[in-house]
Amino acid sequence: MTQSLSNRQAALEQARGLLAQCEKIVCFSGAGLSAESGISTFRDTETDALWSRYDPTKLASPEGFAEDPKLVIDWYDWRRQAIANAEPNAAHIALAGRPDIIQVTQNVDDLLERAGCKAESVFHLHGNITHDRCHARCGYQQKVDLGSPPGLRSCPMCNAPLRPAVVWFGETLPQWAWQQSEQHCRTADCLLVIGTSASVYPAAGLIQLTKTYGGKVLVINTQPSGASALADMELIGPCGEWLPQLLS
Ligand code: BJW
Repeated sequence: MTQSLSNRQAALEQARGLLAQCEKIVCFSGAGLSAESGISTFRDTETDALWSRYDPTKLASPEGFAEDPKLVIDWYDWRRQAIANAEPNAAHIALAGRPDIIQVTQNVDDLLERAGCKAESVFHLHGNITHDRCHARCGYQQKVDLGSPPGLRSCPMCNAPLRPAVVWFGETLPQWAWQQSEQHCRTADCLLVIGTSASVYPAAGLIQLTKTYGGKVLVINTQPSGASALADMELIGPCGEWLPQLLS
């Protein structure tokens, strides 16, 4: 779906006007933000998304990990290597150029930070693939080399299996990241919703939260999504094209 050049320019001006009226801008992003870096999305009808090729109940749930831990770890290590070989794209760089914007992301990669966003202004709602943690939650956590991931191994503290420090289906979100994100979305004048299907909860509920507290919602996605119905404005197309123009 594309917009004609004049429609595109008019939409850009309108979106810039909307942002100009806003003091506090928060960005809520999903897998589409990293798509132009070559990282697969999860449920994209336009590409070979992960959940159309792999079963999330086997690969992204505690039950799947209990059934076949090696399969899960090998799959995450394959994704880690893809992230190690990826570079931040124009959308990450445009966001990093605006340190006033708080980053609430569902992404587990570190491309926002590698683009230059300060770690303390990036809230990873679904955890970080850059770290392993103890599955039994004894508290042990370790950074891993994404390019040379360690494979299935045990926790040196309690001998339970180690696993990526990401949030699987049925698991609760990291408390600090969730509380901070709720607070920022409640007080945002504008929520930029970038590259997410807005289909996974409780994260997707943040869009409604901003609306409920009177903030505007500006969506950028290559296609209509679960956020469309809440959007004050929607820019259809790749975020790597829209964001540099919008935020410069
Ligand atoms: C572009 C683009 C370009 C492409 N430019 N755009 C309420 C109702 C119903 C269900 C639930 C509910 N509350 C909870 C649930 C259950 C469940 C859930 O939401 N299920 C739904 C799928 C129905 N939620 C959970 O289980 C969550 N936990 C929880 O609720 O805990 C409480 C609890 C605990 C115990 C008992 C009961 C309750 C946890 C959710 C964890 C999600 N984990 C994953 C995997 C992370 C690790 C990993 O990476 O492997 O997180 S799943 C996957 O989906 C990943 C993502 O962060 C998440 C969201 O996906 P995202 O980012 O939106 O990506 P896509 O692919 O869906 O969309 C990409 C978009 O980009 C598309 O729209 C494209 O068009 C667009 N795009 N290129 C701009 N260049």
